[in-house]
Amino acid sequence: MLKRHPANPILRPDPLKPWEALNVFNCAVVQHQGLFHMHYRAQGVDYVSHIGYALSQDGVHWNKLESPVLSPAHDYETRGVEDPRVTYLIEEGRFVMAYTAYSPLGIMPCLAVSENLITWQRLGCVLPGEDNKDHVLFPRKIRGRYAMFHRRPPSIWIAYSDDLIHWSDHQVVMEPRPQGQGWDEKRIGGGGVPIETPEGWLVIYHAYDRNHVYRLSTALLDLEDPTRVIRRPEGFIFEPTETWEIKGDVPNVVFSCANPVVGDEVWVYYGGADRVVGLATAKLEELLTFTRGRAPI
Ligand code: BMA
Repeated sequence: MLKRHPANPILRPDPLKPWEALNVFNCAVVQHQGLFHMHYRAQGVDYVSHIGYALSQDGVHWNKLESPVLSPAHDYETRGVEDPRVTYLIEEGRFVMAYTAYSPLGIMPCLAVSENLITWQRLGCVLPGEDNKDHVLFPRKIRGRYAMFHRRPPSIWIAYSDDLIHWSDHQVVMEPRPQGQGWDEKRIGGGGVPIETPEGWLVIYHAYDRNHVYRLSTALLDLEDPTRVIRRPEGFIFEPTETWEIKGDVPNVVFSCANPVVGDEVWVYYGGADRVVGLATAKLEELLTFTRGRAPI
């Protein structure tokens, strides 16, 4: 369903930079004022994650900044800042980055805000007292409140907030399906920013199975109550097949944190085997047709 770009992998580690010498992978991508802006997870040989920034005119060829835009700076981040997902809040003219902080204190979902995509102001970790990740902010308020996916293992959850700091009204959105084909039987988590369509929120999510193979698929959620799953096809749309998706730091992983809509296409940026960044695309209409399907939810 998704077509790999011929230039893949489109971002690779740089052995000359200690902070991104080993792996560059899960990334956010937003289109803004005619340019593509990427925030990517980078690991040096110490395995500590930083968030790097790259800029592109075409979304395929990237210019990296020399230094990370976000690096561990607090006790809850000592082992890294990971898996950025950036949402543009159009009404506010600012960007919100959801990232995971990793330390001996746990795995914590954090938020930071920016007006220029380079300097980020931390809002802190927003779900204290629990290991949680895979969070991403919706691009607009729902019923007057900010909405955010997060992941209480093994499922995708949603929570709401008035100020981006205090989150409440937690509800399950989708759970793994042990009785299905097995591809999403273990854990599932959100991908990039949900795409608003007249039929509902189109979401691309990841899952892994008993063999720890990560795959991607889609679902359609109600616009005003995203816990109402309108469609969730049984099958997946993307799985590791290329050498650099099968062999890397963690084998058999395609993991996406970005699915911007570019013209009439959805561009899915994904980490390949936790080592490089790949790009695969599909027409939005094709993804909707697949998602509508006839499969039961
Ligand atoms: C998840 C996250 C991702 C990673 C994936 C596969 O738990 O840590 O960053 O890509 O595992 O290793």
